[in-house]
Amino acid sequence: LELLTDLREGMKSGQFEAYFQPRYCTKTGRIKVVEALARWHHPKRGLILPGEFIALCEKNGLINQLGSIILEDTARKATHWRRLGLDIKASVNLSPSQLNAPDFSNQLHQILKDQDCPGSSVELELTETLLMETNINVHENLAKIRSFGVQMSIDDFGTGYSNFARLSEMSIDCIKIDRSLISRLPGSEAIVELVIAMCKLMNVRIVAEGVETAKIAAKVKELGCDEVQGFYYSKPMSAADLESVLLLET
Ligand code: G
Ligand code: G
Ligand code: NA
Ligand code: MN
Repeated sequence: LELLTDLREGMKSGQFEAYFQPRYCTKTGRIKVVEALARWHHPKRGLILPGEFIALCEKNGLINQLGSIILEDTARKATHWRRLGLDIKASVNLSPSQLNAPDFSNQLHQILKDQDCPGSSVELELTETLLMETNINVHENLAKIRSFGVQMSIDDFGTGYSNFARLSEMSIDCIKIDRSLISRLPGSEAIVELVIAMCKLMNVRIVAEGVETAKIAAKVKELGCDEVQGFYYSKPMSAADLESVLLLET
């Protein structure tokens, strides 16, 4: 309960920001996309991870507000990188409740405009359950967002109702194979191969997430994943640390 009071206060006083975890292209080894992950700089407790506050936000009607803070911070940082001449996209996690809000796409449009951030610099990570969503607000939002040039990926793919037909109907650009499947390689090879084959047929890019070992890194490359992400390559880091990494790459 105390944490909830702090959460409300922290959102008002700018204690939240995005950290970033790189996604690497398997062909070139270069960073193509960075995933924004919310961080809370608590005045007394220090750095707090999303595991401690995302569910609390969702339960208390605060997730849309937090989502806007992270989107705005990410768009601002993406613009900074673009001005440095760095060619990367920033990917932001969305909660289903954000897409259920009728005015979400307008808010996003305003944020991108205010931050001078082209839609093509941003990707949104949606949950697999959204593939089954029937709410008209969600579909209207997604259509508008797509018209801004923002790409969309499905996060944690393979854990819920994996529906390949809906992937193409909803013009999804990319899927991220859930780390529970990736960490079980080579045991989960059959299902991972099937997911990759279906995605290639539909022209959907494939990210392997949660890559933690050299062995798994080699395996997902061999299987044909387009991008890799995980502790083996890089942990989430501050925008300043990411900038040093990106500038060393160029
Ligand atoms: O960083 P960590 O492993 O603690 O993240 C835990 C979960 O929190 C992940 O599922 C991640 O997608 C989610 N998450 C992180 N940042 C955000 C955010 O800005 N918005 C939403 N909705 N979820 C986030
Ligand atoms: O649900 P989502 O995929 O958004 O979760 C992202 C979270 O996964 C991030 O908070 C990040 O810290 C965590 N993560 C990233 N790479 C790895 C990894 O290789 N192993 C594990 N266990 N977690 C990871
Ligand atoms: Na994610
Ligand atoms: Mn995921």
